[in-house]
Amino acid sequence: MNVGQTLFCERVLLAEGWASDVTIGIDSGATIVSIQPDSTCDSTSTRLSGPAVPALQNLHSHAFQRAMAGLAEQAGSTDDSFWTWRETMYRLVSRMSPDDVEVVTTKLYSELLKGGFGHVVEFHYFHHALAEVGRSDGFEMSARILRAAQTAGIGLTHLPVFYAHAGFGGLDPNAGQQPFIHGVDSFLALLDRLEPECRAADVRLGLAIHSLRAATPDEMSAVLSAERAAGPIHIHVAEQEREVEDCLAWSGRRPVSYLLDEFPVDDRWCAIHATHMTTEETARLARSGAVAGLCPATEANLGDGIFPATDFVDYGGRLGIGTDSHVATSVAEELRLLEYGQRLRDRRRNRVVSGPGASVGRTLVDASLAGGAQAAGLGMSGIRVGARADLVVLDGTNPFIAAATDDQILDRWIFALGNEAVRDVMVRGQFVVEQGRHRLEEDIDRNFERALRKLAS
Ligand code: NGQ
Ligand code: ZN
Repeated sequence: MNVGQTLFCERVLLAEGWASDVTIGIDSGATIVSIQPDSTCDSTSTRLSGPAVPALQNLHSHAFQRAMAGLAEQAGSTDDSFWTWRETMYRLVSRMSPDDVEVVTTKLYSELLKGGFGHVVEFHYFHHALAEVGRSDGFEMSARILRAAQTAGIGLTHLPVFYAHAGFGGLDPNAGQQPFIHGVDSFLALLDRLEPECRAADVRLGLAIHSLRAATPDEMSAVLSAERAAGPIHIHVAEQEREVEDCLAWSGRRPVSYLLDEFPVDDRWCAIHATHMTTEETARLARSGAVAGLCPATEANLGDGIFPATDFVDYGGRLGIGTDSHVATSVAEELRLLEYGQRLRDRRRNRVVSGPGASVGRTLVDASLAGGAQAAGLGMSGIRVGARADLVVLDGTNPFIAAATDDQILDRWIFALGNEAVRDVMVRGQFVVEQGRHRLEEDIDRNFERALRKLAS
């Protein structure tokens, strides 16, 4: 066996549960090849400084939006909404070059690592800089995303997004949407061109349909039947009440019902948000095997509503978390808000739990690891033989962590500490974050500040 390195963890959350004094062997290809509990730390092993937990997958990102996080919090009118926020976002898009997208994405991905994510699914629809509309095939922007992930050192699932219309019924795109647009043929050509690039870069390739608003049923069928990659398929659905109303007016059906009736939704699929569902839709989506991609901080920021997580989990539904518009960039913040939304709605405590005595943090971490791996097209997740060596070392010098045992460690991280508990992050067997700092933090920040100043001017 080709063992590239070994780690020694006094306490670690393995796929089968907490274990002590574990030696983890990682081969030169960054796969975990051995796990030995109750071992001793020999001189060749790297001793981790605190409890180790699996890095999570972020299943929904629009990386470029990190540039405007915190800048859409000023009232335009008393009627500000998701739709007015979107106009602000379109103005940002109109100003960004491929260089800006790469710099902002690199910064974001370094922040996601520091927040406890080891992998990100990029729902990528900003295909053309405004100046290139009509000339670009979209490859350049995708290549910039791949390069940003490489620089930051995060795992990537790349989902080029099919986006063709402004609303149900094939409405023409508006001016702000021009940078997103593809026809079916140009979209499939982009996927073909990206396939070898992604394979060479160890990037999973899938695809997304922006929403039922942005593609006609015929276009969706054409894209889905021609596509050969067999990777994940993601779609935004039923995020805003207006989308539900518009879908009813157009088809007589609600968006989630329409999607499940008309398309072969199964475990390749991830329904992003799925906020507004009837009980019947909730049960049907759960039974489909698709993952619900929840982005609680963005959903709160945009005033979307509260996902029916307790019902969905009761029906056996699978879920994962994403950071979407990146008003937050942390595992802890997303999981905490997911649980708190349910508490605020129900006026009760400890909502997303597997049963009496279960820890909320543990339930949420287990669920989002399984759902995240599925939605990212990764074969497996968690710290186990055969999985990629992606892990988070929590700060063993923090007294809250030092004095906690087992699942309390997760609950302290998620509910009491947040990112300050994240010390080191390993992706593919390499530490990309050490003592809370990214390995390229200074360069990344310098470039990012310059880009922000340029975008603001
Ligand atoms: C997006 N974002 O595509 O970035 C959307 C807004 C839309 C979120 N839904 C635009 N959070 O859905 O039309
Ligand atoms: Zn989104």
